[in-house]
Amino acid sequence: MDRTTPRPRLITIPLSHYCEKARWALDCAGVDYVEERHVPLLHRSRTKKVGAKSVPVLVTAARTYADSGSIVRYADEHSRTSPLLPRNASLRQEAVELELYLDRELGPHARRWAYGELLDHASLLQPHFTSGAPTWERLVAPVALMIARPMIRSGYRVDPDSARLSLERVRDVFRWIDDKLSDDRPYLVGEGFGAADITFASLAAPLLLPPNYGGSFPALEDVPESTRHVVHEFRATRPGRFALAMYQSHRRRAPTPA
Ligand SMILES: N[C@@H](CCC(=O)N[C@@H](CS)C(=O)NCC(=O)O)C(=O)O
Repeated sequence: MDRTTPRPRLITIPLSHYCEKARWALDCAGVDYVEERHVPLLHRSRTKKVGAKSVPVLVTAARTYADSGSIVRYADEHSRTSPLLPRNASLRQEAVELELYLDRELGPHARRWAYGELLDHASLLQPHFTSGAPTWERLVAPVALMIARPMIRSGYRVDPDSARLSLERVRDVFRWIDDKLSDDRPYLVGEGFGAADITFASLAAPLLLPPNYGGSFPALEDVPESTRHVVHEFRATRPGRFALAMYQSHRRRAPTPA
């Protein structure tokens, strides 16, 4: 990339695990990008400007990538390190299918369970909703979040019953991943670390609260006892240990944007 080409911009909200998936893929591929973090709700004016709605969004000189899957593919194509997707066609297909399954079955249910546990703890979540956002957004965050909280609750259908059902769905996913890992494979697909591992570890992060999460999460010791109990349960499973090991050995912590 020459000096006149602007660096790709990754638009995020700090808590989001889909944003973490995209950020981790870009970091892992050694892509030179700049992250723009926004307070939930206030992100909408930024995503709307580039024709998108949800985050993550990657804006490059050539085009806009409006979901985590297409950003992972961008990272793979522009990788300055090893590829994120296997070059072997059938392994590549397996990795893509696993990613789609986790996007559908793990991401939304892990999020709903976590919001069910923590959304009412406004002062606990506020720093993680605002970390790295522009100063003016942090100043108006208390009001923005007062409006955003009921929108999150209704948009993601967060209530005690659905949160309980989502927890069961997540346990099913963990059982499925456990079965895959039962042959002691080092990575979910193929011989090397890649997109499938990034997708599983980042979308499982709300259940595991990994210490070196690239976005912003409360620490394990700060969440309520009942939440901590479930996190301990997931951390102790084979998939939980696997995801934490991926964080430990493959996640260089991205610097929080100024
Ligand atoms: N399938 C999308 C899901 C992204 C998504 O659900 N993003 C949430 C944050 S975790 C979001 O932007 N919510 C706010 C909104 O939709 O405006 C992807 O993979 O990028």
